[in-house]
Amino acid sequence: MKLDGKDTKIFELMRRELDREEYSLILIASENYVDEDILATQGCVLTNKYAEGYPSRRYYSGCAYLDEIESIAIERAKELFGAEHANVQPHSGSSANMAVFYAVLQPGDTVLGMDIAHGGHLTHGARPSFSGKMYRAVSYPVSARDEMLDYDEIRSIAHKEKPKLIIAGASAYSKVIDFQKFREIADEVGAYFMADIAHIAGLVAAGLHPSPVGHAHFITTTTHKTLRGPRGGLVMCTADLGKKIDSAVFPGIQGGPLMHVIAAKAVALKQAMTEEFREYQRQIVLNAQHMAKCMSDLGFRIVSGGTDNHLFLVDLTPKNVTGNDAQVALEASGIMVNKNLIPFDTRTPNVTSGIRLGTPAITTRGMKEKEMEIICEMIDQVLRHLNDVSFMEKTRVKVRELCASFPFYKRIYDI
Ligand code: DSN
Repeated sequence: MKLDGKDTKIFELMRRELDREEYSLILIASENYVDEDILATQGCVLTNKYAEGYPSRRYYSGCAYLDEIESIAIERAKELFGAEHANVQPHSGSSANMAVFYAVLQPGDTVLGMDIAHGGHLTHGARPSFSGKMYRAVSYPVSARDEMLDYDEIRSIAHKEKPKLIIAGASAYSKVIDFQKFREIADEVGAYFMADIAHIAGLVAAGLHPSPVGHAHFITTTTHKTLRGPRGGLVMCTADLGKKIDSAVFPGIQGGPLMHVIAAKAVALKQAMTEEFREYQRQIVLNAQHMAKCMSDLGFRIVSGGTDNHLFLVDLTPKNVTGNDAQVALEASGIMVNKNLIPFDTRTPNVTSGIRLGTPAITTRGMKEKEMEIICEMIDQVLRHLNDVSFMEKTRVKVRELCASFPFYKRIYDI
């Protein structure tokens, strides 16, 4: 594929980013590498076209092909997840969540979501977001005992606060989420139940995490994390709520859909129906579990005691290192992680006591358990040499070599 153009400044920066992605170890749990079909779909003429409305109900002429593309994307989303209704237009996971709020809540209504400091997402009621500003947001923590969801505690908070919407789902939670229990709690208090599966969508599609279908009124997700599609959002719901969610997405909170992204979502959803994708998801989990074990063997504390999915949180307290210092030193060494609060953290979100590690991107490159051991060893060593610039540079060279043995974009770009 071609990566040059007249705007030399921007294309040079794109080339550098391509080099960074190819020759770094991406352990950011929400990131992944899309293939050439998804790149090509996103970079095509579909970006030119306005298509406000829905298939066969557009406000513009010339939408015949777009109608077919969007209909295929909708049908594939329904088939992959077993959902009754799907809307593929949300520009992001946040937009998908906002659409659900807009569909069934009034400003000031109570919502109950996971505490962002314990692994929840910004749009599940955190104060700086629309979800915490326009609604009365209350949150549930993880248990201090085992850092896992405590459904009795969630039930008792729900009974006390009487939310109109209960949200399950997380950005930094490594254990299985019991969607059936959430629905039971929602029914007891007369609330809608929304499952945000952005992080685990690929695992759900592959049958490696229980599905919220049949339990949740609304299911939202991004399409670019474990699902490995283009950057975007998707919302599914039961048939009776279809009209409400469609009019919340458009014209409620969005205008024209991004048809090039919707086409790429359709391509990704088809890929996710293959045995190859299911095998990929299985390896993501094996890699995450092996990595968590290696980190634990190296003396790090793993939050919640381990992982059932694609990510885990590492408590750096036993090593006397902050999440921020770790992130900076690891980035200088070519290893990309993000600092992350751990439950009951005593440090601020800018400093943190932990880092979050995820395996979707390195698994896409073909790395397996043996490479997880090498990576954990490198992380441990870098954190032992926090202020040693030459050690980080030496690690950077080793990281480049490891990445060169598992090429990804090299087969399509000249790098
Ligand atoms: N910001 C994403 C993450 O990194 O988990 C969630 O939207």
